[in-house]
Amino acid sequence: MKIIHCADIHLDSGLSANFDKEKARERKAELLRTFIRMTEYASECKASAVLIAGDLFDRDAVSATTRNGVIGAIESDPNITYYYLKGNHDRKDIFGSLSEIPENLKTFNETWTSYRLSDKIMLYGLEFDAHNCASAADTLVTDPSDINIVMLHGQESPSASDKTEVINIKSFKNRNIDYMALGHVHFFKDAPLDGRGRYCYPGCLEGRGFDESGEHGFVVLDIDEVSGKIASEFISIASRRFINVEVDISGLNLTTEIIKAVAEKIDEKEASFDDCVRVVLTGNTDVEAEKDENVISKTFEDKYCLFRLYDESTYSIDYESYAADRSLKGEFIRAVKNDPTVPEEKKAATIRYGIRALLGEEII
Ligand SMILES: [Mn+2]
Repeated sequence: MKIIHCADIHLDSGLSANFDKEKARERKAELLRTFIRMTEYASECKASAVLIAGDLFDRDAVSATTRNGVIGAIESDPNITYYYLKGNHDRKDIFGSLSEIPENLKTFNETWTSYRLSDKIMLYGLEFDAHNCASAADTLVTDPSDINIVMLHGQESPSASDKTEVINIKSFKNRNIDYMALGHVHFFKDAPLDGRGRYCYPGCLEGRGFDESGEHGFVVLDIDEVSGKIASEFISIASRRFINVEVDISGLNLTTEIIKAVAEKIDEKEASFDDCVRVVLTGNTDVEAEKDENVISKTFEDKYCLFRLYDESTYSIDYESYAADRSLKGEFIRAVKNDPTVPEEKKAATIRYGIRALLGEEII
């Protein structure tokens, strides 16, 4: 039996952090389109079930287009049953308000709910609330002779910035679980649970920012019901990638040289026109380096869906070489060097801006 495991689609996400209004709207449509492409993939590979392990929707307010798009995709193939477990972003029962829920859409609640997928395969799911999380493993009852899949939505370990429930993975050891179909972590992770089973986060279907870089997609499980063996494969489906590139510009003192170095680093990542690229310049250049961030940005802006340039490089200055310089520039450099009110680490940058101002160049 083939089963698809996905999570964290975040449909109707605002996406305003990286995109302007028009691009955010476009990207929003892409998220829905990618979900629908995944359902088409499920039909093509003749999957029997699709597990959606939470955060199908990004927020309680779901547009009619999104809701209808999801329902249409689910109803388009009655041979596939969709099992949808709500996450911390979609606590509201979006489908519950409908007069008719698709027959092939199954849901969960705050107590363990189980579905028999075949003679051998059982699916269990629990939606977390304030009370059921800590005791979740203890309240799960499984049959060791079944192939047991468990769906949950939560983080793997507590973090200061995320108050979402924590799945105590250890507590699920030795409970006859073959596969934990999890959601919430936005990157793919497949790890052993105990001698018998494993747990997996498929990650989100599409990255939404540079903190969600790399490949994104879903997992296809192929379960041999005789041997109980579960083969799994990660399928990359995202229509765009977010790519982070770090370029050390030490020793490069011309804008053209820096552009060449940036282009080479982007090429290494095989970025295409569809991708979003974020470049961070690092290293150390001479205080008088001819480096124009605006020209660098403009060179790449039209080549990618989104281009961001961050200059975190520092400047070095050889004070000796200016010691005998009697020009205004030399005077200025010596004044900054000897000014106790300018912190030592800021002197080189201060001198650079001063020199550029003296040269009448644009200062960003
Ligand atoms: Mn979540």
